[in-house]
Amino acid sequence: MSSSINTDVEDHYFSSNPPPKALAHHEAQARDFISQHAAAKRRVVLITSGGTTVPLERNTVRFIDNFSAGTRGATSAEYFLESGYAVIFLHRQFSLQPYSRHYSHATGCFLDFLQEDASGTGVVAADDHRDELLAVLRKYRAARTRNTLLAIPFVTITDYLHELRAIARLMRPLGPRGLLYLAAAVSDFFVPPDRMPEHKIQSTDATDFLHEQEPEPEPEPEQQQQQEEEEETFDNFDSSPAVPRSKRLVVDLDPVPKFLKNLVDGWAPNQFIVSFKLETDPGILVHKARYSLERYQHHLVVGNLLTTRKWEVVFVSPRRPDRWLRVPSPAWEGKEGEPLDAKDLPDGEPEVEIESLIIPAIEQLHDEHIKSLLARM
Ligand code: 9Z3
Repeated sequence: MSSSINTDVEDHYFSSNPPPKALAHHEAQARDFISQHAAAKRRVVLITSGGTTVPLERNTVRFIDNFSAGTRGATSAEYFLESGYAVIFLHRQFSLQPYSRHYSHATGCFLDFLQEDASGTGVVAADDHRDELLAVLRKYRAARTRNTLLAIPFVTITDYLHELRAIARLMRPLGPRGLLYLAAAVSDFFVPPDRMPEHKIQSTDATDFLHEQEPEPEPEPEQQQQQEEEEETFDNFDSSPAVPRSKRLVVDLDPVPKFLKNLVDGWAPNQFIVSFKLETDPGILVHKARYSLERYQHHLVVGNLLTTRKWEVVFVSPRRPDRWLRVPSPAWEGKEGEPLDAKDLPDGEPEVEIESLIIPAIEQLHDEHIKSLLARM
């Protein structure tokens, strides 16, 4: 059931959907970063994080978004750095970032973490945040000094795919030491360029006169009544028959081609590839994760449910039984092996970040991957 690379679809998609303006600059940054760490024989992970957008207009006022704050990606980046990896953080612009995530989107305002110094002429960390801030600051500074964190932003699904392909290809010289950790929430549907209007979609006919040669003659009263009746009954199979189709915004989306097989076989062969599967229905999560693994033949699918994603995930990998990772809590003792029920979750955030369990477990699988590939080389 495994799928095969379709290079025609790839060529068509990437030639008809223009790359982001900064692609060449990002490629240059990634090339330097990768060669520095390849020379040091350091492992490099490409983390994708946050949601991709689907613009409805070229000059984009409206867009469709995919759910993700970027918590998974930003938190994972910190644990990968702690484990000695160099991290390329391909993230949705303005989503959560490693280290600053502790303060940027915290409740209240980042100014709450500051206070005036004793002399009243300077600013220092607030007393009750000083220790934590110092610990985070040290880790952040270490990543800056050692140049182990490269952040690259994307906005749209097209930006994302161009950046992903370019960086994955640049990672090839790393061989099995490269890891792709695909946690971004990626749109499955998009508006292809030939159907995307240049300007903002209008909701009234106030500007129609600009496009009309001659104004439409006023209809006869009888004709008008008939037109109105037609509009009212038109398309009335749904729950709002009073709104004629001409006044609705009907969005017609094409499927985004699936490029995971191209990534696995063409862009990043030999690298260790981890994808995430997000579902809302607990009954289908493991099945969908295994389906994805068999279809794309990569190394690991991490399954998670929207409601419980900070509490548990499931590892689905070839030739191994499914493995649930769950943050410790007395609330689910004796319920191993089955998905948590969202209504059983304790209030608030988990005390342990689940990424602190996910990353060491992935590192172990990555070790095995490196050993088995290097033995064959
Ligand atoms: C995930 O499943 C991520 O864990 C979350 C993280 C998006 C749930 P947050 O950033 O959320 O912590 O708020 N990412 C993958 C989502 C996705 O689009 N997966 C595709 C799919 O499920 C496959 S690549 O079909």
